[in-house]
Amino acid sequence: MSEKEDIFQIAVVGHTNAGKTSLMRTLSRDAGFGEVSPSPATTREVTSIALLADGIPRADFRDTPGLEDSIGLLELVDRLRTDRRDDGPSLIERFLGSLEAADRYSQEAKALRQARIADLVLYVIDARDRVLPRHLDELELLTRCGRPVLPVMNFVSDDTNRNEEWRDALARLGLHATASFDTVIFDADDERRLFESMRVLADDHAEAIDALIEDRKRRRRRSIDRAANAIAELLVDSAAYVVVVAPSDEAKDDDEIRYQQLEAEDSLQAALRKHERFAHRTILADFEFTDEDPEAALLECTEGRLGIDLFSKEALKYSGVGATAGAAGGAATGAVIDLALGGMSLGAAAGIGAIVGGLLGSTAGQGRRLYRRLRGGDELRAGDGTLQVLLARSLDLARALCSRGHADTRSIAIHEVVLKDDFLKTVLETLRSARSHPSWSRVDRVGPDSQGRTALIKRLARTIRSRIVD
Ligand SMILES: Nc1nc2c(ncn2[C@@H]2O[C@H](COP(=O)(O)OP(=O)(O)OP(=O)(O)O)[C@@H](O)[C@H]2O)c(=O)[nH]1
Ligand SMILES: [Mg+2]
Repeated sequence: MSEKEDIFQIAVVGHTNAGKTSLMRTLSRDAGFGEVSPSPATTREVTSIALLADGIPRADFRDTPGLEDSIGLLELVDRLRTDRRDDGPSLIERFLGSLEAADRYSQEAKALRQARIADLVLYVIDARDRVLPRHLDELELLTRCGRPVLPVMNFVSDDTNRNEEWRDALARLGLHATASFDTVIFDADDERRLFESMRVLADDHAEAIDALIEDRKRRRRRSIDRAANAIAELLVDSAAYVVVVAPSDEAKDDDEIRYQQLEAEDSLQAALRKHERFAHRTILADFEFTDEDPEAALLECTEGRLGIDLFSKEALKYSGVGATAGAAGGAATGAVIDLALGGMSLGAAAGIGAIVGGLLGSTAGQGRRLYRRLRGGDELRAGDGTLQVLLARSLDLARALCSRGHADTRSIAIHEVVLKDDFLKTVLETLRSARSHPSWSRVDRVGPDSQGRTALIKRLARTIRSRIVD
């Protein structure tokens, strides 16, 4: 037997629109596989995709056209019986060789032909449907193919699902092994259980299935590790990033100074916005969303704090910055962009009390002028508030992708998480050392690796990882 024939073969069948192609997309982590649409009879031809473990093809999944008229077809198949000893497979073979299989029932024939040769048939169910005669006839046709059938309930995250009704009906038909797997709201445990149920019915391929289970476990761990790392890098780069305002002797009056400062602020904001986009794209790729669809979905994502400008007041509010930064007057400004004062930032100084008033004058403006006089220039950088927004938004994204199936065609749904104070404090404190190492920042440039940067990112990623998965 050739290697191709030896590979574990699975036929994905079911009523039209039950989510067969969606199942293929999510299992293969390929959002571009086939065509998915709310209208029936979308898939017209059989298409296969190999699932790999460690780069080796371990299973061949075949997507099939939806079954549309199982009631009529079952009547036809029954009429093909010529001897009372005719069994299911011989009747199905007779149908597949008939004229009707090339004509009126051509779509059903394509699906049944795959079911006949597969090692296992996955029967995809829209669990929101009631159990109807057409479903029972579909199951009858499939069991007549003589291969093991595993019913897979899709749409199980929908409130209107009829999981129990389905389980009862399937048990009455002798189908006790079933699986629940929502192709849109991804659940790694459900996916593992789906593979485990497949192993029960296709024991000959247990090794391939185990390899796939292990591979998926490793990949998921890797996705989460990488996303935590990407968030940590984004924060360290942003905390270390400094924009220098032109020296004061080039600017003669206050207006000119203000203009230079605004220009520097714009440049800092533009650089950080770009760096955040880069980090978000990295997180998408970390979760194996590599084609253009989710990228477009991300751009369209206008809901919640991920859809608003990084430097808007709303972004601060959404991320809970107002509560901590607003308390200390000038700190609200410092929360977004800090005027760096050696080791101390204006935002942090204002946050801890009267230092700004005592050391630099009573307002932030006076402080800036005094500082400008002392140093002949200012340095701007992201305030703690901005770091908090960057953290909150990238965590939202990573968490959303953790439970996003590759079949999901909608824009990314964000469920905002409130960051606990002690977690935030730990992250911001961990970032302090980046503040005094501008050379660590990769915003706008590629820099050499430094041990300090790498160690800090690793430490921070550990803290962040625990918030991606609870
Ligand atoms: N909310 C939700 N939508 C789903 C789910 N599975 C599929 N869909 C949607 O249901 C519709 C049909 O999905 P398809 O994957 O095209 O279904 P199919 O069984 O391949 O359909 P045909 O090829 O026409 O037989 C699409 O609009 C999907 O986006 C699910 O688990 N949850
Ligand atoms: Mg389809």
